[in-house]
Amino acid sequence: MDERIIKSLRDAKRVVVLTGAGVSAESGLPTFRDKQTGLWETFKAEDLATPSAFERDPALVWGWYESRRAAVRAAKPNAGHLAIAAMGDRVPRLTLITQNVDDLHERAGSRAVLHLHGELARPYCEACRRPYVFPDGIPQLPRGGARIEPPRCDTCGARIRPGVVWFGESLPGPTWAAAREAAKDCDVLICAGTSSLVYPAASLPEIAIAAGATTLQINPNPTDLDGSVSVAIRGPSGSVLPQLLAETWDVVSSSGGADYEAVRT
Ligand code: BV8
Ligand code: ZN
Repeated sequence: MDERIIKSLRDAKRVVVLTGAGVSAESGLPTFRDKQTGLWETFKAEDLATPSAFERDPALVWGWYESRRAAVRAAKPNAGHLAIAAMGDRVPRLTLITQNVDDLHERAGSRAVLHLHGELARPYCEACRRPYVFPDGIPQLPRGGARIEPPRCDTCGARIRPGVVWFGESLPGPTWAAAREAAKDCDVLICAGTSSLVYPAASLPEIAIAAGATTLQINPNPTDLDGSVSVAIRGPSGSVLPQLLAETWDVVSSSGGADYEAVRT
């Protein structure tokens, strides 16, 4: 692992970790770039994750989110999630910012996670915005998924909508402000599992770089960020993050060896 990253992490007072769908990939959850399957195989994720898609066909979109919620319930946090949680116990101040709508970071032990794009677990009424509480148990869905009429609000009868931020919708103000502040103030920013294509989330590494932070990208594939970060490690976060933890703080890495190599120093 690049000595500069190890040293900056050891000396860091404030660390930001920004994650994308790639950190949940090793828990078996498809990323946004992955092809959709079943009922939704002819759709691109970014076309389903919009207010107009929900308006046009609420049952198709609600069924998609329910199938994703069931997949998240059946998934487990992977070694990458666990390593980030362990890092949080070793850094004076670690701010975890995620674009993901699953709860795998929380289930791995991370706290005060900033969900820029909302959470599957927090649907609400599209009229009066009252939170909706899911009935107990995991939705039993046929293989390939199903169209499901969204539930209705007990208070005003309007449709319940997924608790996520759709394309064209603003990010939650306080969450976005806290994320931007953390990126501006940090000593180290680690960006893991994101294609860095979705804004304004993708501007966070740029803010950290402009503020002089040491920046590390972890992704098995190249992204536009490769050219601007301090170090880009081409590898899966489920191996690289435990290795980073092991080499920085002598914490036994639970994932054994890591198949990664530094591509840029
Ligand atoms: C907004 C919730 C203001 C829903 C999501 C400039 C400024 C502002 C806005 C824009 C702008 N340019 C364009 C826009 C509009 C738009 C946008 O960015 N469009 C993109 C397509 C160009 N942005 C918005 O609309 C945002 N709102 O700006 O508000 C505003 C208001 C009104 C009018 C105008 C502006 C809202 C964006 C939020 C959208 N909601 N999610 C849901 O989940 O269903 S975004 C969605 O994409 C997910 O959250 C996902 O996380 C995110 C980003 O994708 P990634 O996480 O990066 O995942 P991806 O699949 O792309 O990549 C995975 C990566 O993992 C890959 O690189 C892969 O190589 C890697 N990987 C794979 N395996 C592993 C791995 N990495 C590590 N380890 C592995 N094992
Ligand atoms: Zn209501």
